Amino acid sequence: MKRIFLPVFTAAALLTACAPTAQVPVATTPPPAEQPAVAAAPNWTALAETYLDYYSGEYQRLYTASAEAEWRSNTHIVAGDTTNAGATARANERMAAFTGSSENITRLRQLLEHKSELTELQVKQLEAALYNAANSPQTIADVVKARIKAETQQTEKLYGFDYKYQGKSVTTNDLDELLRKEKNPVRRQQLWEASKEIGPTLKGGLLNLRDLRNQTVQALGYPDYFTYQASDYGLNRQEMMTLVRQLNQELRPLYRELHTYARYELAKQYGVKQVPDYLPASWLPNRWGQDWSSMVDVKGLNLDPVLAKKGAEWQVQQAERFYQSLSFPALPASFYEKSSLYPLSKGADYKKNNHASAWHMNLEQDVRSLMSVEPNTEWYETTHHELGHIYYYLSYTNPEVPVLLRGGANRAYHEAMGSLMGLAARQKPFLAGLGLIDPKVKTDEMQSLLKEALGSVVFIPFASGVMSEWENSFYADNLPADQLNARWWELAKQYQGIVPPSTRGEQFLDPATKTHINDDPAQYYDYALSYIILFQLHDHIAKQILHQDPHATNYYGNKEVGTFLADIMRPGASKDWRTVLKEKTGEDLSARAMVEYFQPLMAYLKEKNKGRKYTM
Ligand code: X8Z
Ligand code: ZN
Repeated sequence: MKRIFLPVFTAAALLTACAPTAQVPVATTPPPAEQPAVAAAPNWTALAETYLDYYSGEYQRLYTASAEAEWRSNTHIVAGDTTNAGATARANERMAAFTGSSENITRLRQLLEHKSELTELQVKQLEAALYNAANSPQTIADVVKARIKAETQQTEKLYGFDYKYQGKSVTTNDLDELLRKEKNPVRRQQLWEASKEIGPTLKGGLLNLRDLRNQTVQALGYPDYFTYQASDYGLNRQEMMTLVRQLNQELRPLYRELHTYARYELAKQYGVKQVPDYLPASWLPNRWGQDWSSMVDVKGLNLDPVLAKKGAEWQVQQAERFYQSLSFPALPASFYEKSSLYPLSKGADYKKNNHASAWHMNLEQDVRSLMSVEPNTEWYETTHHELGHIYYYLSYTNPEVPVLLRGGANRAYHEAMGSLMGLAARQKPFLAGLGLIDPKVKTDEMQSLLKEALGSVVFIPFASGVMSEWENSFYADNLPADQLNARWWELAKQYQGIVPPSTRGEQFLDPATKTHINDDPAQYYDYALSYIILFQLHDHIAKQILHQDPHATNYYGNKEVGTFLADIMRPGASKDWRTVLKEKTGEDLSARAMVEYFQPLMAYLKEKNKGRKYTM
């Protein structure tokens, strides 16, 4: 779950006495020019300022209360105990009652009618507030309240689930580790099926949420929830789908090679003579086939044994040191005091959200991360990813950025920063500089690039294809309840070339096993776009700042790189995302850098795949 300036909130707060109700004229129109003016025209800039001061103060107060309640709900899940869920629902209802109040909506619309007389920053804030309102319109308060309740319940079910493998309770960390390591295909299938057991328990809740989410945003004129989420980028749903389909197409030739390579290599590994046309999902080292990088072990670059010795805490501190070396500040002491960074102890009588997230608790300095860090390569990267969110929060928390614009240039930028640092922290010169690997060790560069492609390139058809298409069908096309799983597997075959290892009828709900489908809905394309952006940023950093080969960089200690990244982060959402990219890289959004980065692999894979059957 992402937790970034994400106003999925509610609330029933009454407008307090400080509300500047009387100061915003409700229907004052300036007199026509030919008539003598009877009163001075209202100063819309001043009125907007007063209103925004008031709105932002209330918003921040309610947001903080909601974040605190959500934090408790996500870090302390006790089966059958609804205390936290109740408190969270109440805090979110108070938030919704404010952000979606008819009074606020009227004011926001009225002020926005005078756009030309307002500053650009004011318009952006008012639009952000109206966007928030659409998620909680109090004209349909009952629907919003029901949605909040359903969301809280779904989160509890999702993170309270007791996964079992061979009769024993296991964590998702355990399942992931086993899926990376297990060689026996029969046990692999059991593991994979165990990881999907949660699906059916989430089906009723998800269908209910679909209707409630759609109804909520329809009240303010959005046709569906998917369109609502895409509008955050200034795109409608067709435009968003066209964009992500095009990006997928650009990476498809390389994916096709990787898919062919993986089918043959894995068949060999599992002792299967007849190479299947499509990859059985249980063959892949990830529950959804979104990251196959652990298929390849690059001699001399395997970090797992080094990290195991260093420990989980070291990983978090090391990620912080990396950011600091670029001139980002030390994390506030409260980050370490208040975050929940490591797995719960075995005997704990409660559970916590098992998916990594970063939280901006009060839109000021209280930043936290919720993770279950273990000392391994996956968590090494995830830690860099989450600290990217944290440093983004800290960077745009400055007097120039109003509370309402403390978000990413768009959501994809927020995802890109930490993933970029994760990529940089895996490159050989960086690792050698840090003493994590022997600088003299010979490594196979093609294998290293292959490993990276099995992480990044493989991710694109999942994120831009399967996830985005499924949620588009689900929310915007009202996918029938008896076709949910069939559609998922149809997309997995089309985009990823993956099939289930056994029949997956509608009694299962495999998409719901992905946490984002439940609690971060209709925005998974953020991640696909973030990869595209991060390769553009990396390409620029390597070539223009470091003058190094993009495949072999060392960002460590480079203040110019730090300035480049901080300049993107500091304005938050107060700057247009397209302008940011153009100004910083000279390019529009484009898969060029990502395609170019992996280009050397094409010839290698084509050679490897010679004589092999292509099925995509
Ligand atoms: O959910 C995440 C982050 C938290 S924002 C760990 N990611 C996506 C996922 O796990 O599916 C990072 C990349 C993809
Ligand atoms: Zn993230």
